[in-house]
Amino acid sequence: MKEYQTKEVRNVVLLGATKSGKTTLAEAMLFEGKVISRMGSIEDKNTLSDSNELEKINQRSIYATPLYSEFAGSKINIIDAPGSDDFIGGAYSAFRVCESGVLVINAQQGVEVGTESFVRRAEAQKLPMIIAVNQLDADKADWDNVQNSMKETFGGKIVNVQFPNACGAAFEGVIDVLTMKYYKGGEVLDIPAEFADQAEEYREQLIEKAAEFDDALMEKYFEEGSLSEEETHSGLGKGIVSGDVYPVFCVCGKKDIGVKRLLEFIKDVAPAPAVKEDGPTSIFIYKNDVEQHLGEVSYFKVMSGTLTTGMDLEDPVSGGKDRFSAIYAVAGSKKEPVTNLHAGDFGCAVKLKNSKSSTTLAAPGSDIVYDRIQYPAPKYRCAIKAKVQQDDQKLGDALKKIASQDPTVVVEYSKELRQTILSGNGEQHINIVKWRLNNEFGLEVELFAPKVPYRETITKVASAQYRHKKQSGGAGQFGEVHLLVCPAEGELNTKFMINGKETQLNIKSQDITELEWGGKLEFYNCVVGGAIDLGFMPAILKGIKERMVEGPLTGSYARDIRVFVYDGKMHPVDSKEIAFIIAGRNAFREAFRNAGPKILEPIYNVEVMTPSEYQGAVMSDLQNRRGMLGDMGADKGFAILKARVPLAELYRYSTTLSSLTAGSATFTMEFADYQPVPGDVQSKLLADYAAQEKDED
Ligand SMILES: Nc1nc2c(ncn2[C@@H]2O[C@H](COP(=O)(O)OP(=O)(O)OP(=O)(O)O)[C@@H](O)[C@H]2O)c(=O)[nH]1
Ligand SMILES: [Mg+2]
Repeated sequence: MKEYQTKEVRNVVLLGATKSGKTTLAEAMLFEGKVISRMGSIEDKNTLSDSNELEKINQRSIYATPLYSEFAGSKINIIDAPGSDDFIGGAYSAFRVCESGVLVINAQQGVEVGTESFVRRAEAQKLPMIIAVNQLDADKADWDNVQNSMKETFGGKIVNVQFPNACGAAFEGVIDVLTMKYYKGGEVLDIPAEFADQAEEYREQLIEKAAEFDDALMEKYFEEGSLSEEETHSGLGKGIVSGDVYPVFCVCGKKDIGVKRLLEFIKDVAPAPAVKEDGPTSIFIYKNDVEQHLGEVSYFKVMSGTLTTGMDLEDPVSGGKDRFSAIYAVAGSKKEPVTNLHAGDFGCAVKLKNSKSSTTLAAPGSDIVYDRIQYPAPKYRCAIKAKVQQDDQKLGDALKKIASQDPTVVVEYSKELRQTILSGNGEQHINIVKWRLNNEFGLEVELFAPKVPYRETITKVASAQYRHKKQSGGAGQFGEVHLLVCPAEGELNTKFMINGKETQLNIKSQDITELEWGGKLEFYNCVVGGAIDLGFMPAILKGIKERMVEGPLTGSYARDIRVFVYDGKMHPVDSKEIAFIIAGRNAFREAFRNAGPKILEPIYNVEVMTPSEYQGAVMSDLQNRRGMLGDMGADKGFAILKARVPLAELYRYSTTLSSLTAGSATFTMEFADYQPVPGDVQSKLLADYAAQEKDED
């Protein structure tokens, strides 16, 4: 393989809705670059990109696969990202290392929710994009419909570089108004007369657009009414890099039509890596995998300098060292050994010690550390356990391994819920984890609905007193605590009715705790006349905190409570710490139960984007989940629904949403706050807890 310099490298990610044909297009790009000698297909399960066992079984991409194509002296690195929201992590890794994206649009569908959601994500990352309208050979391909939906979604950013000779079975070539040629089969022809008018019209629009981004070009365009191909490239390139232009290309990945010309445009106009070619070597690992016969493989981008075989690099964070005894250029499962990789280029190495994704490795002594990749928050959570308890440890280790390869799999043991919580991007994503646990680790597991992290609080003022007295044999125990509780909200009020008498409390000392599970506990010592020694206050507070950990209603954490200890009694000999812990705990429990206690539940902000035809179904489903509908909007032909929904009602939401909308909607969810549960839910939770307590007796 030729050694590629930085300026000869292009890094692009293929993005787009599921089944738009990204993997098939990638296969054609590799075929055009002679990386493969014949094209595989999804149906035959022999594409270079979807070569993982799971991808073959599911006939779809699950992992983002790095590939490359060699084209006219350039190396075009391509990351084929999965279209499904369940496997969105791969696209985020690619955003970090690619300078531009190819947005694949299925000509049979036009812009889909999946397309639009990728555009939003890519725009948020300021990723320049080229559009490839694909599957123009399909019976239902409809160029006009694609044009309309693109205009609706992207507005003036769209500029057609090409149009197809026809749609459906008759599609055999593309008319390119940048080169003013007709690309048909392997031939480059003059534009046939029948397309001349259409070509002129598109060309006019293209040149006008290209002139927009450069004053000198604009001037020339006004004076001469046209621009050269080179000038158009340069103007267009500026618009693409600034994210103001999405040039549109026409392809059919399956029949390899228009693909060569797309590669040529990427080479000529897509941005080259903006990296330092000289200076110390550094690389950034964006993906980590375990592969058959190879073991652990780390995929990286050279961020500066040149990586050469035999080089030693160091993780500036941990100080760990690695020798790169072999480095490879990667096209899926095909790995070609190379000697040098220059800044900007992609490669991989096997069995590194510092192998995890998001790791920086740099020349020893360097202090460069690249930011970790940020992934979107998971939106599907479930509890997981091994079918047989002896496997618990093994399950923990296996999950850790899977999570290190797929950073969108999040595993945590919740002390509060006493469950291992597995989170991911959707049910399919979680099922893949389950499949791997079964097939790769030999583990049988159970997935089930996780418990909800409820909280408890109070709504009223109440007071209580408790005397702890124990006289058995030797030394006795004695402590008596009188306290008052009220919600920790609003201004601090110290005047209360206590035993039918208006009483002004005087605060002697206080202790405000921000609770680790959210909310706070305010503790005020207002004891007068030395009824309780100051030295016993920490014991009383300790007793109260113990009860806050296991709330008096259902054993959930309690929060947002003010406690005033205003009186009590001591015994000169028998009063000791333990007595006040117990008295404090029980007085608090009693007061809490009389203070209008409430169970709180976590509420999430949910935002759904769906084609408007499903809006009604999505809304009524959200309402059935006790969702409070908020703002409703429309964006580029899709409905956007916002709702506040209790977490308790969100288990498997992604699955339901998908079946309600034929898989065409996407959503995000994010923790908002805690709110009281409705009365009927509270009664049920209290009854459940009582039953459970009985079981445990
Ligand atoms: N007619 C036609 N079918 C195509 C074309 N490209 C892909 N397909 C078919 O569309 C289906 C999906 O193709 P893929 O290449 O897997 O699509 P993808 O975008 O990679 O899908 P995900 O990996 O799930 O996101 C397969 O059945 C392909 O054979 C095309 O150009 N024309
Ligand atoms: Mg794919």
